[in-house]
Parts: sequence; C-alpha cells; structure tokens
Amino acid sequence: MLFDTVWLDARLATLRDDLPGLGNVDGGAVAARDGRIVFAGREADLPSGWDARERVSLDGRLVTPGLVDCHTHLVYAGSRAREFEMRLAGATYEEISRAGGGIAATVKATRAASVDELVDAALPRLDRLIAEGVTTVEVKSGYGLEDDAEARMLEAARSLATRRPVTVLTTYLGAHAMPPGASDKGAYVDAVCALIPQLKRAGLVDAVDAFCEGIAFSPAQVARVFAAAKEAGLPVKLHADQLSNLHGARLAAEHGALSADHLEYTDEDGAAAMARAGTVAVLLPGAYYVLRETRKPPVAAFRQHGTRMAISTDCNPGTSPLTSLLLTMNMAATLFGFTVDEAVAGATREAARALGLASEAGTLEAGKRCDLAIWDVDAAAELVYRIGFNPLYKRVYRGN
Ligand code: DI6
Ligand code: FE
Repeated sequence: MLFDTVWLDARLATLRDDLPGLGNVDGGAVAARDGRIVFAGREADLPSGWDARERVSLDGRLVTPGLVDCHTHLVYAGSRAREFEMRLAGATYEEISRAGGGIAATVKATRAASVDELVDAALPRLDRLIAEGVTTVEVKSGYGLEDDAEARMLEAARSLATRRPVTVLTTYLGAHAMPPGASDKGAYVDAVCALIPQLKRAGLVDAVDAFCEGIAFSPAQVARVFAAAKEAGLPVKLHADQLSNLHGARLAAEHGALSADHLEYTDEDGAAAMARAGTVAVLLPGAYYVLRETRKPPVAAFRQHGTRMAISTDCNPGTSPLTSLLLTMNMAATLFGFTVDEAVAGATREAARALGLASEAGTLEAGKRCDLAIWDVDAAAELVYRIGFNPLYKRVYRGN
C-alpha cells in the first residue's frame, strides 16, 4: 500500500473509545492518504509491503488527535478590557450594562464592522488556538442580534476556514441576548426562528444554539427556537444552567441536543437525562474562572451516569477572553477535578462528539481526517500540568 505520508517512531494517544485510558500505543505509526488516516497503531503492525512518498521519524514524540475547540464566540469586534478594569475597581456587571457596556458594547462594535473587519479581528484569536494544535473550531454568532449582522458574523466565521488550515463549524446564536433597546422577547424569538431557514439556505449555519437563563431566554422560548432548527434540519445545542437551574440540561436532552454547555447548576436528573440522550456536557472553566463562580458543574454525577464530558475555551469578550485550549485543560483539572485522561479526551474525542463529528475527527483511527497534534513531551500529563507553556512540535491538518 502506498501512503502519502507516514509518521514513525511515535507514541500515540489514539483516544480510541474501545481502548482504556487514552488508548496509548508505544512504538506507533500513523499513515495518511488523501488527507485521511489509513493506519494508526503499532509500527510492527503496518501492512506488509507498504511504501510512502514521505517518511517522518518523530523520535518518540507524543501524537494526539488535533485538538477540537467546540464552543467559541471567536468572531466579534471591539474590546472589553476597559470594562475589566472597571470591574476590578468595584463596578458590577449590571452597572456596566446600564452604562451601555457588557454584551451591548460588543453588539454595537460588531454591528458596525464589515465581514472583512470581523475576520481581521478574529484571526489573531484563531491563530493562538491553531498554535496549540487546534484543527477544528466551532464559532457562534450572537453579537449581531439583527438579521444582517448575525449573517455577517456567520460569513466571517465561514471565511476563517478559507484563511487558515482549520475546520470551522458555525452556530447561529440569535437567542443569545435581547437586542439593545428591544423588550418584547416573544417577538424577538419569532424573528430568530424566521431567520433560521434563511441562514440554512444560504449555507451559513451548521447548528443552532440558545442561551437559556433568567437574563436571556426561557425554556419555552428556547423550545420554539429548537423546533425551528429541527424544521430546518439543523442540530441544536444549549447554553444551559450557567447561572441558575432552569433545567436546561434536561431540555437539551429532550430535544436530542448535541451538547449542553456550562452546566454549573445542573442537577443529577439533568445529568442522567443527558447521558440517556447522548447529549455531551461541554464544561467551560474559563467562564467559571472569570466570573469567580463557586458552584462547580456536577462532574461526579456525569461520571456516574456516563455523560460524556468535553471542555472548551468559550472564547468571548465578556466572560472568557481565553484563547488557550491547553490552559482550559489545566483549568478543567484544577478547578473541576478532571483527570488527565478526561481533560485530553475532553479537548479531542468528546469535543468532536459535541460537534456531531465523532465519525470524522477526535481520535487516531483509520478512516478519520488526518488531523494530528505532535507534542514535545514525555507524557500526556505534561499537556494538562503545565501553565502557559506550549509544547506543540508540529500540527498536521488533513495530512499536511
Ligand atoms: N454566556 C456568557 O457568559 C456569555 N454569553 C453567554 O451565553 C456572556 C458574553 C458576554 O458578556 O459578551
Ligand atoms: Fe458561550
């Protein structure tokens, strides 16, 4: 068999679901053809008579699947650094909101930006993720909150994938917050629902998200958005139980959502419902940290019920200005009690699952996209343990 490229003398963390731990393989090799993995396993088990256009020896380095950041608000304009200073000086989030800051400030700047300006603003953030081995990233809208601006955000997100070697999945989050100045939530939810099929027809959107919270949208309003998504043939996900328990986790599970995200206030019933539905728990320690939250997501209940757990940066200008998935892995361990295996799986296999990409990405297995992160470390624990250190040796995207 002729490979395009074969990587030899590697230690693999395959993340294969049928193997224990990280599915480690010592003395391993990965072979690629046409951008896909055609072999991942022990070098000694390579098919007899193989040949390759390119052979790369990795001198025992660790290979993981390319990292997957499955929940970001990477596309937005403006900065909220000044607000951060105000909060450090004692101002509350509500005071800043009333003074025109908060989400409204980002909405104002985002509405004023062209698609090109949104792309230019997002690229430095995307580049930080890529520099740490991210090969797939999800990007949400939700700072336009009017049809044209939401569409521009999604266009910018789509355009990122033409500017960098990375897979971008786009999510329409019209139900993120009420547009500044508007007060009729029912009417705004109608508008969100009406836009979904148009965005789908325009090829701008891969999934639909909503923010279920007292300060955002009620479970009944979210259910309407989900029904419109289903009608358009789009999968759904939910910002759920971040600040209070509105039973968003159960709501997401009942709608067969790909994921429910945040989940600090989720109860055991919600965790069990998610496990039954196969809805992934996406935990976002960056937002937990920035908000100085003290209530932790119910990790023990997720483990007990077998709810799959992913982690993500939640990169956004307000509550998680975070562009490091490695730091996110450390935070998940330090703040939420994740094991090393859970943290690595959470940023690879489970994050891919949260995007509906379980058959395409997230593990080193024949048939999947050949997206790799090659690390200058002795053990996977190094990826989780170190803070502010990037040991990426090389990133491979679709075999290159
Ligand atoms: N949850 C959050 O914490 C952020 N959005 C969301 O759905 C807040 C975003 C912001 O402040 O800009
Ligand atoms: Fe978010």
